[in-house]
Amino acid sequence: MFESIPAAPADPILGLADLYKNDLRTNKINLGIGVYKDETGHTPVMVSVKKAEQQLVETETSKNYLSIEGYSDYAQASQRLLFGAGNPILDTQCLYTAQTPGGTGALRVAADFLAQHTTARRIWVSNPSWPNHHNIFTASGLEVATYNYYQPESHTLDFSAMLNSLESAEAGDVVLLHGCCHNPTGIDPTLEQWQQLSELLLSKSLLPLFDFAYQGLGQGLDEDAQGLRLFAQSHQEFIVCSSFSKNFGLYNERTGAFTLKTTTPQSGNDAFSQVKAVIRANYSNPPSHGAAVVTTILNDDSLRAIWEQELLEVRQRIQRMRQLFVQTLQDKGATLDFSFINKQNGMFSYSGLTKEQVMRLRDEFAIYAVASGRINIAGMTPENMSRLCESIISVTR
Ligand code: PLP
Ligand code: TYF
Repeated sequence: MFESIPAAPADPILGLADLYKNDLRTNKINLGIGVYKDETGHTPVMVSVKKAEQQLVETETSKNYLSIEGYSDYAQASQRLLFGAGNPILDTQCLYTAQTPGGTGALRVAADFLAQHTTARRIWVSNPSWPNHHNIFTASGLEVATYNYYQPESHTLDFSAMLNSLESAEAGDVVLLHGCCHNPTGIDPTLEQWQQLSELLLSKSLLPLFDFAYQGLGQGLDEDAQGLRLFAQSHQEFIVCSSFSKNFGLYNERTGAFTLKTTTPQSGNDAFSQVKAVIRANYSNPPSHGAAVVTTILNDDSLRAIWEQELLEVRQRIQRMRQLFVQTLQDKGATLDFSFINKQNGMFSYSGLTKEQVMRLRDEFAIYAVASGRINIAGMTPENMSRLCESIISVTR
C-alpha cells in the first residue's frame, strides 16, 4: 500500500531551513525562514514569556483537557488586542474566538468552516503570498484564485491591478488579506487603500478573511491593526486568523486564534457551534501552554509593559537592519537602488533578487534566501552585514 507513493514537494521555506542546518560553512547567513533573530543571530525566549512561565509552573494545578474553543480569558484578551480595548465591537456579542494551534490551525479551521458550512467556494489570495495558504485552502476543498498585488519594477503595491483582479470575484467569494507586514513582500496597503478595499468588498458582497500573523512587528500593535479595525467598522461578517508565534516568540507552542464576526448573536451561536464541530473533528481541543502564557502577560500590567518594550525592541532592530542594509549596499557601490527596502514593513522584504542570484548566494557565499527573492531582515546583524552586502553586490553586478 505504501510502496508507490510519490514524494511530496518540499515546502519552499521549511525545506530551506534543513539545507541551512546541514551547511557546514561557518560564515553562513540565514535570511530564509521567517523567524525573528536578535543581534547575535539567536531566536530568544522573551523575558516576559519566561516570567509568565515561572508563574504558571507555580500556579498550574491540572493538565485536564481544555474546552474545544480553549480558554475564554485568552479569547477576550485576543479580541482586545485585535480591535483595541474599548472598541464597541467587543460588546456586540457577535465576536466568537477559538484558541487554535498557531495561525496555521486558525486558517485550517476557517477553511474547513467556510467549505463545509457556508456557500463560499472560492478564496482570493494575493500573488505572491505565503505558500501554505494554497495548501490549506485546497486541502479544505476551496478553489484558490489569486489577485495581483506586487509591481516588481517599482517594488510597490500594484493597487489598481489588485482592484482590477478583485473585480472578477463573485458575491460570496472570500478574500484573504494580510493584516500587516505582508508575507512575502513587506508591502501593506495605506489607510486610504484599506478604505477602498473595504468598500469594494462590501459592494461586491465578498467576505474578508484577515490573516494577522505579525501584529506589532510593523509600526506598532495599534498601527498594524488599522486595516482590520477599519473593516470592522463597516463589515458585519468577517473572519480573523491571528497568531502569537511572532509577536510573543512562541513559535513551537502553537498559539493562535480563530475569530468570527457575525451579524447577530443568534446566528453567531449557531455558526460558532459548527466551528467547534470542525475543531472536534480536527484536533479536538487546543494545546494549553502558549495560550496560558499569552493570557498571563496580556492581563498583567507589569508583564504586559515588559512585553510591549521587548516587542518595540524587535521592531526597532528590524528597522535598524533595514537602514543599515540599504546604507551598506550604497556605501559599497551597489549599482542597483535598494532604498525601497526602507519602506517595507515587518520581517520580510522582496529584495528583487532573481532565482539565479539567490542560488549563487547560497552556493558561493552560504547565504540563504527564499527562491522568490524574499529575505528575512531579522537574519541580518551588524557583524554579517558587510559580507552580506559584498556578496549581493557580487551576484548582482
Ligand atoms: N500566516 C502567515 C502570513 C505567516 O507568515 C505565518 C507564519 O508562520 C502563518 C500564517 C502561520 O503562523 P503560525 O506559525 O502561528 O502557524
Ligand atoms: O513564511 C515564513 O517564513 C514563516 C514560517 O510552511 C513558515 O511564516 C514558513 C513555511 C511554513 C510554515 C511556517
